[in-house]
Amino acid sequence: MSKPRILVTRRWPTAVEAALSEAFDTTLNQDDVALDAAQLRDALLSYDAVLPTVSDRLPAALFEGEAVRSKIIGNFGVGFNHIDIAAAKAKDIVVTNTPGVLTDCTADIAMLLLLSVARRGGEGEREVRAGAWTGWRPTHLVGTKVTGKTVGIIGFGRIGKAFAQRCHFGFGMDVVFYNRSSVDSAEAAHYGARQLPTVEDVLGAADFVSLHCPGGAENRHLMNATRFAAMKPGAFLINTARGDVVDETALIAALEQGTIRGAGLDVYEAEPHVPERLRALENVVLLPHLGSATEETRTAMGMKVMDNISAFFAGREPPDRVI
Ligand code: 8YV
Repeated sequence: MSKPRILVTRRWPTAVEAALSEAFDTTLNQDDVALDAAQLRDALLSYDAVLPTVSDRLPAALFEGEAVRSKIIGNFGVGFNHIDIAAAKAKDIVVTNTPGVLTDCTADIAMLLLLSVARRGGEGEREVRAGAWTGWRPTHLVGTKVTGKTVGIIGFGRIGKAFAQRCHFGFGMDVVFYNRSSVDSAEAAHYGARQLPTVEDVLGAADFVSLHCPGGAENRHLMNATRFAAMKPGAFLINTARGDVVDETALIAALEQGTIRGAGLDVYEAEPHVPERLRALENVVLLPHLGSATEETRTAMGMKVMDNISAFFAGREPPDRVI
Protein backbone atom coordinates (compact mmCIF):
# COMPACT_ATOMS: atom_id res chain seq x y z
CA MET A 1 0.00 0.00 0.00
CA SER A 2 1.40 3.40 -0.91
CA LYS A 3 2.13 5.89 1.82
CA PRO A 4 -0.46 8.63 2.46
CA ARG A 5 0.35 11.93 0.73
CA ILE A 6 0.66 14.71 3.24
CA LEU A 7 1.36 18.43 2.98
CA VAL A 8 3.09 20.47 5.69
CA THR A 9 2.13 24.10 5.08
CA ARG A 10 5.13 25.80 6.81
CA ARG A 11 8.67 24.88 7.91
CA TRP A 12 8.54 22.70 11.04
CA PRO A 13 11.36 21.70 13.42
CA THR A 14 13.88 19.59 11.50
CA ALA A 15 13.41 16.46 13.62
CA VAL A 16 9.68 16.48 12.94
CA GLU A 17 10.08 17.09 9.21
CA ALA A 18 12.47 14.13 9.11
CA ALA A 19 10.06 11.86 10.99
CA LEU A 20 7.14 12.86 8.74
CA SER A 21 9.20 12.36 5.58
CA GLU A 22 10.17 8.88 6.75
CA ALA A 23 6.62 7.78 7.58
CA PHE A 24 4.64 9.47 4.78
CA ASP A 25 4.85 10.70 1.19
CA THR A 26 5.52 14.18 2.54
CA THR A 27 5.63 17.54 0.78
CA LEU A 28 7.46 20.17 2.85
CA ASN A 29 7.40 23.93 2.39
CA GLN A 30 11.14 24.64 2.08
CA ASP A 31 10.63 28.35 1.39
CA ASP A 32 8.25 28.76 4.36
CA VAL A 33 6.00 31.11 2.40
CA ALA A 34 2.36 30.92 3.57
CA LEU A 35 -0.04 29.33 1.07
CA ASP A 36 -2.87 31.46 -0.29
CA ALA A 37 -6.51 30.36 -0.33
CA ALA A 38 -6.27 28.81 -3.80
CA GLN A 39 -3.18 26.81 -2.83
CA LEU A 40 -4.86 25.59 0.36
CA ARG A 41 -7.92 24.55 -1.66
CA ASP A 42 -5.64 22.65 -4.08
CA ALA A 43 -3.93 21.02 -1.12
CA LEU A 44 -7.26 19.75 0.23
CA LEU A 45 -8.07 18.36 -3.24
CA SER A 46 -4.78 16.56 -3.73
CA TYR A 47 -3.37 15.43 -0.34
CA ASP A 48 -4.65 12.79 2.10
CA ALA A 49 -3.70 15.05 5.00
CA VAL A 50 -2.99 18.76 5.28
CA LEU A 51 -1.01 19.95 8.31
CA PRO A 52 -1.72 23.68 8.80
CA THR A 53 -0.89 26.26 11.44
CA VAL A 54 -2.52 29.40 12.78
CA SER A 55 -1.26 31.36 9.74
CA ASP A 56 -3.46 29.28 7.37
CA ARG A 57 -7.09 30.35 7.05
CA LEU A 58 -9.40 27.42 6.28
CA PRO A 59 -12.92 28.92 5.96
CA ALA A 60 -16.02 26.98 4.85
CA ALA A 61 -15.53 27.97 1.18
CA LEU A 62 -12.37 25.83 0.98
CA PHE A 63 -14.32 22.68 1.81
CA GLU A 64 -17.18 23.28 -0.62
CA GLY A 65 -17.60 22.26 -4.29
CA GLU A 66 -15.65 19.36 -5.76
CA ALA A 67 -15.06 16.68 -3.10
CA VAL A 68 -11.83 17.14 -1.19
CA ARG A 69 -9.32 14.30 -0.94
CA SER A 70 -8.03 15.15 2.56
CA LYS A 71 -9.48 13.01 5.31
CA ILE A 72 -7.64 14.64 8.17
CA ILE A 73 -6.35 18.09 9.06
CA GLY A 74 -3.57 17.77 11.62
CA ASN A 75 -3.31 21.26 13.05
CA PHE A 76 0.03 22.38 14.48
CA GLY A 77 -1.21 24.33 17.51
CA VAL A 78 -3.83 24.03 20.20
CA GLY A 79 -6.07 26.87 18.96
CA PHE A 80 -8.07 25.99 15.84
CA ASN A 81 -10.29 29.03 15.28
CA HIS A 82 -8.62 29.52 11.87
CA ILE A 83 -10.38 26.34 10.66
CA ASP A 84 -14.13 26.20 9.99
CA ILE A 85 -14.72 23.11 12.08
CA ALA A 86 -18.41 22.76 11.14
CA ALA A 87 -17.57 22.83 7.42
CA ALA A 88 -14.82 20.24 7.87
CA LYS A 89 -17.14 18.02 9.91
CA ALA A 90 -19.84 18.26 7.24
CA LYS A 91 -17.31 16.73 4.82
CA ASP A 92 -16.32 14.01 7.35
CA ILE A 93 -12.85 15.45 7.74
CA VAL A 94 -11.18 14.75 11.07
CA VAL A 95 -9.44 17.72 12.73
CA THR A 96 -6.80 17.30 15.45
CA ASN A 97 -4.79 19.77 17.54
CA THR A 98 -1.79 19.72 19.92
CA PRO A 99 -2.95 20.32 23.51
CA GLY A 100 -0.80 20.02 26.62
CA VAL A 101 2.68 20.42 25.20
CA LEU A 102 2.54 24.22 24.94
CA THR A 103 0.88 24.91 28.30
CA ASP A 104 4.01 25.87 30.25
CA CYS A 105 5.65 27.93 27.52
CA THR A 106 2.48 29.93 26.83
CA ALA A 107 1.99 30.58 30.57
CA ASP A 108 5.65 31.69 30.70
CA ILE A 109 5.08 34.20 27.87
CA ALA A 110 2.03 35.57 29.71
CA MET A 111 4.25 36.09 32.77
CA LEU A 112 6.92 37.72 30.62
CA LEU A 113 4.34 40.16 29.25
CA LEU A 114 2.87 40.86 32.69
CA LEU A 115 6.29 41.63 34.18
CA SER A 116 7.48 43.60 31.14
CA VAL A 117 4.48 45.87 30.95
CA ALA A 118 4.20 46.41 34.73
CA ARG A 119 7.91 47.14 35.14
CA ARG A 120 8.22 49.05 31.85
CA GLY A 121 10.80 46.60 30.50
CA GLY A 122 10.02 47.40 26.86
CA GLU A 123 10.41 51.13 27.37
CA GLY A 124 13.65 50.65 29.28
CA GLU A 125 15.10 48.38 26.63
CA ARG A 126 14.19 50.82 23.86
CA GLU A 127 15.82 53.65 25.82
CA VAL A 128 19.10 51.79 26.37
CA ARG A 129 19.26 50.62 22.75
CA ALA A 130 18.63 54.16 21.53
CA GLY A 131 21.59 55.38 23.59
CA ALA A 132 19.14 57.66 25.41
CA TRP A 133 19.69 56.52 29.01
CA THR A 134 21.02 59.49 31.00
CA GLY A 135 21.62 57.65 34.29
CA TRP A 136 19.94 56.39 37.44
CA ARG A 137 17.46 58.63 39.20
CA PRO A 138 14.69 57.94 41.73
CA THR A 139 11.91 58.90 39.34
CA HIS A 140 13.17 57.10 36.25
CA LEU A 141 10.77 54.64 34.48
CA VAL A 142 8.87 53.92 37.67
CA GLY A 143 6.45 51.05 37.12
CA THR A 144 3.87 49.04 39.03
CA LYS A 145 4.72 46.45 41.70
CA VAL A 146 3.65 42.93 40.75
CA THR A 147 4.23 40.89 43.91
CA GLY A 148 1.14 40.63 46.08
CA LYS A 149 -1.26 42.13 43.53
CA THR A 150 -4.48 40.50 42.26
CA VAL A 151 -4.53 38.77 38.91
CA GLY A 152 -7.80 37.95 37.14
CA ILE A 153 -7.79 35.05 34.70
CA ILE A 154 -10.44 34.66 32.03
CA GLY A 155 -10.59 30.98 31.02
CA PHE A 156 -9.32 28.42 33.53
CA GLY A 157 -8.16 25.66 31.21
CA ARG A 158 -4.68 24.16 31.10
CA ILE A 159 -2.89 27.43 30.31
CA GLY A 160 -5.01 29.52 32.70
CA LYS A 161 -4.17 27.11 35.51
CA ALA A 162 -0.45 27.09 34.72
CA PHE A 163 -0.48 30.89 34.70
CA ALA A 164 -2.38 30.99 38.03
CA GLN A 165 0.23 28.72 39.57
CA ARG A 166 3.08 30.99 38.46
CA CYS A 167 1.30 34.12 39.71
CA HIS A 168 0.32 32.69 43.09
CA PHE A 169 3.28 30.55 44.04
CA GLY A 170 5.92 32.58 42.22
CA PHE A 171 4.75 36.13 42.87
CA GLY A 172 2.47 35.83 45.91
CA MET A 173 -0.49 37.13 43.92
CA ASP A 174 -4.13 36.71 44.82
CA VAL A 175 -5.69 34.83 41.88
CA VAL A 176 -9.34 35.07 40.85
CA PHE A 177 -10.78 33.66 37.66
CA TYR A 178 -13.85 33.42 35.45
CA ASN A 179 -14.61 30.13 33.73
CA ARG A 180 -17.73 29.19 31.78
CA SER A 181 -18.17 25.94 33.70
CA SER A 182 -17.68 25.63 37.41
CA VAL A 183 -14.30 24.42 38.68
CA ASP A 184 -14.09 22.40 41.88
CA SER A 185 -12.86 24.75 44.61
CA ALA A 186 -10.31 22.22 45.89
CA GLU A 187 -8.85 21.96 42.38
CA ALA A 188 -8.79 25.76 42.03
CA ALA A 189 -7.03 26.02 45.40
CA HIS A 190 -4.33 23.72 44.05
CA TYR A 191 -3.41 26.60 41.73
CA GLY A 192 -3.92 29.21 44.46
CA ALA A 193 -7.04 30.46 42.67
CA ARG A 194 -10.68 31.28 43.41
CA GLN A 195 -13.56 31.24 40.91
CA LEU A 196 -15.84 34.30 40.62
CA PRO A 197 -19.32 34.14 39.03
CA THR A 198 -18.91 36.69 36.21
CA VAL A 199 -16.30 38.30 33.97
CA GLU A 200 -17.31 41.64 35.53
CA ASP A 201 -16.52 40.34 39.03
CA VAL A 202 -13.03 39.43 37.84
CA LEU A 203 -12.51 42.76 36.07
CA GLY A 204 -13.58 44.65 39.19
CA ALA A 205 -11.11 42.79 41.40
CA ALA A 206 -8.00 42.45 39.24
CA ASP A 207 -4.89 44.61 38.89
CA PHE A 208 -3.91 42.39 35.94
CA VAL A 209 -6.41 40.67 33.64
CA SER A 210 -5.03 37.79 31.60
CA LEU A 211 -6.97 36.07 28.81
CA HIS A 212 -6.74 32.28 28.46
CA CYS A 213 -10.00 31.37 26.71
CA PRO A 214 -10.32 30.06 23.14
CA GLY A 215 -10.78 32.41 20.18
CA GLY A 216 -13.65 32.13 17.70
CA ALA A 217 -17.27 33.23 17.59
CA GLU A 218 -18.23 32.52 21.22
CA ASN A 219 -15.55 34.77 22.73
CA ARG A 220 -15.27 37.36 19.96
CA HIS A 221 -14.71 40.81 21.50
CA LEU A 222 -15.26 39.47 25.01
CA MET A 223 -13.08 42.43 26.02
CA ASN A 224 -14.92 45.45 24.61
CA ALA A 225 -15.20 49.15 25.56
CA THR A 226 -17.69 48.43 28.37
CA ARG A 227 -15.45 45.79 29.85
CA PHE A 228 -12.34 47.99 29.67
CA ALA A 229 -14.33 50.61 31.58
CA ALA A 230 -15.17 47.90 34.16
CA MET A 231 -11.47 47.22 34.85
CA LYS A 232 -9.84 48.86 37.87
CA PRO A 233 -8.19 52.20 37.08
CA GLY A 234 -4.49 51.50 36.61
CA ALA A 235 -5.05 47.84 35.66
CA PHE A 236 -3.30 45.98 32.84
CA LEU A 237 -4.51 43.56 30.15
CA ILE A 238 -2.46 40.53 29.06
CA ASN A 239 -3.48 38.57 25.97
CA THR A 240 -1.75 35.35 24.94
CA ALA A 241 -5.02 33.70 23.80
CA ARG A 242 -6.36 34.97 20.47
CA GLY A 243 -6.58 38.45 19.01
CA ASP A 244 -10.30 38.25 18.31
CA VAL A 245 -11.09 37.91 22.04
CA VAL A 246 -10.26 41.63 22.27
CA ASP A 247 -11.91 44.50 20.39
CA GLU A 248 -8.56 45.97 19.34
CA THR A 249 -10.02 49.40 18.46
CA ALA A 250 -11.63 49.63 21.91
CA LEU A 251 -8.37 48.49 23.52
CA ILE A 252 -6.40 51.21 21.73
CA ALA A 253 -8.92 53.84 22.88
CA ALA A 254 -8.75 52.53 26.47
CA LEU A 255 -4.94 52.70 26.38
CA GLU A 256 -4.84 56.16 24.79
CA GLN A 257 -7.40 57.57 27.22
CA GLY A 258 -5.81 55.97 30.28
CA THR A 259 -8.89 53.85 31.06
CA ILE A 260 -6.37 51.06 31.66
CA ARG A 261 -2.67 51.55 32.35
CA GLY A 262 -1.14 49.17 29.86
CA ALA A 263 -1.30 45.95 27.87
CA GLY A 264 0.99 43.03 27.07
CA LEU A 265 -0.01 41.35 23.82
CA ASP A 266 1.20 38.25 22.00
CA VAL A 267 -1.78 37.98 19.63
CA TYR A 268 -3.71 40.41 17.40
CA GLU A 269 -6.98 40.58 15.50
CA ALA A 270 -5.48 40.48 11.98
CA GLU A 271 -2.01 38.93 12.41
CA PRO A 272 0.60 39.85 11.33
CA HIS A 273 -0.98 43.33 11.06
CA VAL A 274 -0.51 45.34 14.24
CA PRO A 275 -2.26 48.73 14.06
CA GLU A 276 0.00 51.77 13.83
CA ARG A 277 -1.84 53.42 16.76
CA LEU A 278 -1.02 50.44 18.96
CA ARG A 279 2.63 50.42 17.89
CA ALA A 280 2.86 54.11 18.71
CA LEU A 281 1.96 53.59 22.38
CA GLU A 282 4.65 53.35 25.06
CA ASN A 283 2.42 51.58 27.59
CA VAL A 284 2.19 48.33 25.61
CA VAL A 285 4.54 45.39 25.20
CA LEU A 286 4.04 43.74 21.82
CA LEU A 287 5.30 40.26 20.91
CA PRO A 288 4.88 38.47 17.56
CA HIS A 289 2.83 35.42 18.70
CA LEU A 290 5.68 33.71 20.56
CA GLY A 291 3.57 31.75 23.09
CA SER A 292 4.79 28.30 22.10
CA ALA A 293 8.08 29.36 20.51
CA THR A 294 10.65 27.19 22.27
CA GLU A 295 12.66 24.41 20.68
CA GLU A 296 11.24 21.87 23.10
CA THR A 297 7.62 22.85 22.63
CA ARG A 298 7.64 23.32 18.85
CA THR A 299 9.21 19.88 18.44
CA ALA A 300 6.69 18.35 20.85
CA MET A 301 3.83 20.03 18.94
CA GLY A 302 5.08 18.58 15.66
CA MET A 303 5.46 15.12 17.16
CA LYS A 304 1.88 15.34 18.44
CA VAL A 305 0.65 16.07 14.92
CA MET A 306 2.71 13.07 13.76
CA ASP A 307 1.03 10.88 16.44
CA ASN A 308 -2.41 12.10 15.41
CA ILE A 309 -2.06 11.44 11.70
CA SER A 310 -0.17 8.17 12.27
CA ALA A 311 -3.03 6.89 14.43
CA PHE A 312 -5.57 8.03 11.85
CA PHE A 313 -3.88 6.33 8.91
CA ALA A 314 -3.39 3.16 11.00
CA GLY A 315 -7.16 3.07 11.54
CA ARG A 316 -6.95 4.11 15.20
CA GLU A 317 -8.60 7.05 16.95
CA PRO A 318 -6.27 10.10 16.84
CA PRO A 319 -5.49 11.10 20.44
CA ASP A 320 -6.22 14.82 19.99
CA ARG A 321 -9.32 14.83 17.84
CA VAL A 322 -11.34 18.05 18.05
CA ILE A 323 -14.04 16.83 15.63
C1 8YV B 1 1.00 28.16 17.99
C2 8YV B 1 -0.84 28.96 19.50
O1 8YV B 1 2.34 28.29 17.79
O2 8YV B 1 -1.08 26.63 19.63
C3 8YV B 1 -1.62 27.71 19.58
O3 8YV B 1 -2.85 27.81 19.64
O4 8YV B 1 -1.36 30.00 19.73
C4 8YV B 1 0.58 29.04 19.13
O5 8YV B 1 1.35 28.95 20.25
C5 8YV B 1 0.29 28.50 16.76
O6 8YV B 1 -1.08 28.62 16.96
C6 8YV B 1 0.56 27.47 15.71
O7 8YV B 1 -0.56 27.11 14.95
